Amino acid sequence: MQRTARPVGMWQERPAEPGDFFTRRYVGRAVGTADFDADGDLDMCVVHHNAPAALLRNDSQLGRLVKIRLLGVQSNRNGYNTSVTMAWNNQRLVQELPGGTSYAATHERVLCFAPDNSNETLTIEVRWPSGQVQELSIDPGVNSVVIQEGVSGYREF
Ligand SMILES: [Ca+2]
Repeated sequence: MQRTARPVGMWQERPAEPGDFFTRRYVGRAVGTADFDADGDLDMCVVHHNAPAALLRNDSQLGRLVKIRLLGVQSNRNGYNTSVTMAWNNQRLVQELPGGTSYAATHERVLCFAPDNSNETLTIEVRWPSGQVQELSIDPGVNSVVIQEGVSGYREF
């Protein structure tokens, strides 16, 4: 059974559809996540010992996907350990950008959110490691943004 992060306090059961990769045995060495196919969700690359690497494409149907890239100024430049809260229609999602998350690999430095309703303006609160807090809104139809510490608003990428 696979679980999907939903608004705070809620988990949604998903049917197990692991795909062919998960029916074989490998000795894994490193895992990195990134949006390799640029569709807004995180995919995964797994490097194996004595076997070719595998690129696992995420084909989840999650509706609107919003990627947030952080650019620290007073805090670290990569935005590690920054907390982002996304709110809309009385729902909230919270994520923190972790650093050093895999052995011998690194992940794309983005936070991927899947708010339910694609027609809403999203309210964003960013809590930087420096202690600075920024609030902004992301317009409907906008799906990939860079938020820079100390700069109001966002720019799309
Ligand atoms: Ca993807």
